[in-house]
Amino acid sequence: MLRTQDSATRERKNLSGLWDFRLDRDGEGRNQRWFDGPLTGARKMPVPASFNDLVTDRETREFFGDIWYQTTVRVPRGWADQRITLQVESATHRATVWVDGVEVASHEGGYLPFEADLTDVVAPGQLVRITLCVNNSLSFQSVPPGVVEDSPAGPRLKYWHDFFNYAGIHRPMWLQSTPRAHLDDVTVVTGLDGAAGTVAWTAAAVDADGLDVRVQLRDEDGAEVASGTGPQGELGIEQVRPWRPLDAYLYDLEVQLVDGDRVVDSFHQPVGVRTVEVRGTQFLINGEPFYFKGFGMHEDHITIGKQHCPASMVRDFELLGWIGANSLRTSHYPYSEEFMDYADRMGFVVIDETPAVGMNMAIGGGIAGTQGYVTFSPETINDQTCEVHAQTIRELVARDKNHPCVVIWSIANEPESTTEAAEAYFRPLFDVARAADPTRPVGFVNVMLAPHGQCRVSQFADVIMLNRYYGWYVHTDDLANAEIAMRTETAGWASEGKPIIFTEYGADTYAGLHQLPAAPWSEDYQVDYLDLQHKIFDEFDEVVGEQMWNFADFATTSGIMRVGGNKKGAFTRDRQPKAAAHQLRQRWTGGAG
Ligand code: GCB
Repeated sequence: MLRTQDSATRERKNLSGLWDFRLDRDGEGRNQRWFDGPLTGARKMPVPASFNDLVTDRETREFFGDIWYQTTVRVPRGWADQRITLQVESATHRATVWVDGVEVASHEGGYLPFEADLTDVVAPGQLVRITLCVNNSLSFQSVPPGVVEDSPAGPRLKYWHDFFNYAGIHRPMWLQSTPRAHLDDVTVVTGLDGAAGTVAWTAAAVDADGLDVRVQLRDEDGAEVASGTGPQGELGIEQVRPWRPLDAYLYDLEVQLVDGDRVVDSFHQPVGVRTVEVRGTQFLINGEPFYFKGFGMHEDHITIGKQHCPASMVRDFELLGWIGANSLRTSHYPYSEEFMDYADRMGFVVIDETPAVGMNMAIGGGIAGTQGYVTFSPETINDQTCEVHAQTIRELVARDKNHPCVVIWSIANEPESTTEAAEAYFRPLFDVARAADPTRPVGFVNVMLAPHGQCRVSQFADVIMLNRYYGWYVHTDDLANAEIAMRTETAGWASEGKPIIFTEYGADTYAGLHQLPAAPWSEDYQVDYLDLQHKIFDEFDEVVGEQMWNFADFATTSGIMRVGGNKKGAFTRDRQPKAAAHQLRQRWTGGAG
């Protein structure tokens, strides 16, 4: 599947707008075939958006189960003899799609795209009804996992990850036309050799017997720099302009399916020529040591939840630039495709993460404790979950493999990793990631509960990624002991001979609260806490990155550890700086690393 685009042979129509919306409180919609006709009893809801924070009643905000969306759209009359598809970029956490009552697609996983072929279901010029049954519940077989528990007052959805279970259609939906003989996949892999660069391509096509593939690489001025033919091959660029962190350069690879001189299909793939390599304890981009400065982030905004919003995205990148960041992690799920495009364009380096978060029954919403479940067992996270997880890794790589910004695949955040069961669960998943993409390092994010010497999964990782909260969750308000513990553990990891990135370190901070001497929750404590972490990072050459937790305050489930959400942001939820943001700016624009 290729993402939608307008090209010389392709057209798309954005389905964003106000859709009909209805919660299926009794779970009867499928049996009653709500997809067969207009959705009765519906209210209006925007697509894309999370529905949760648009409403005022708790029952709707926290609803889990089937959620129905419906709209009508006219298929453009010019699309005769074309292949017509529908692409959903994100329906959280799964969805089934009907067009005029015909089921056309079903997809598991809330943050990756899927497509339905409508060619035999719709006709150009026709008005068609599109119905989605989105389901936002979680189970031990979903990624992320969760469980529906009985309670005297009715079922409750429980999950272990520390962000609110926003749901809905979060990213644009598209109707698309392509030629019937069409390109179906494009992969690029780039290389550098002194001043020269290479772009290896592989193109897959459908219904394309007797057709050829032609590729043309153009620079940012539109001038052709190389061309080739065939479903795969390699282009050379004599004087290449590499894609560099914060100094991006994007070539345009036009891939054409041709019949002699006639262009049957054309797809444009942006290409950043760069290399990524782990060598000893160094992380190299274009052969040069790279030090990650930035954040773990969230797709999280006031009112719209996880909706992809171009304005909010631009504001976030402006702040990343202002503070001197050069990188980010898409904690804890794949972000929107436009976000990834923008990271490419702006030269931000991305650790790209799957939605495998909260696979650790020993921790939830910042609170440690077993909470009655075993993480990996036949009844909880099991082989079936592993299959879903593997599929998610494949889909993530398929979607993001051509983004120069992506330099590491993170296959999970803070799973249980000290047990034999965890080792058995993760071993094959590293193989899945490497088989899907042999060119990028693979890792996972280690939790504090699996310190050096106890973690059984980090052996599989190319890069050690650590979330550490010495001075917050442990040694709270005792930075002297936090310092000793943090240094001791870092020294342990440094002996592994792999690069280390601190993918999380942070302290909840209520914006505007000041205290002297500093105490937890104050802006002053956040600053002192960060100073300590930075001091220790700087002591170890093996530490090649720091991504503070979090870029901004964000919504979580409510609980005694959360005051209106998680407050570890350097910025508030409305994207204004706390004192820590100025401190980070000083460090990162002053040459940290
Ligand atoms: C973590 C998690 C992150 C939480 C954070 C916290 O280790 O990876 O999702 O939000 O801690 O603030 O507790």
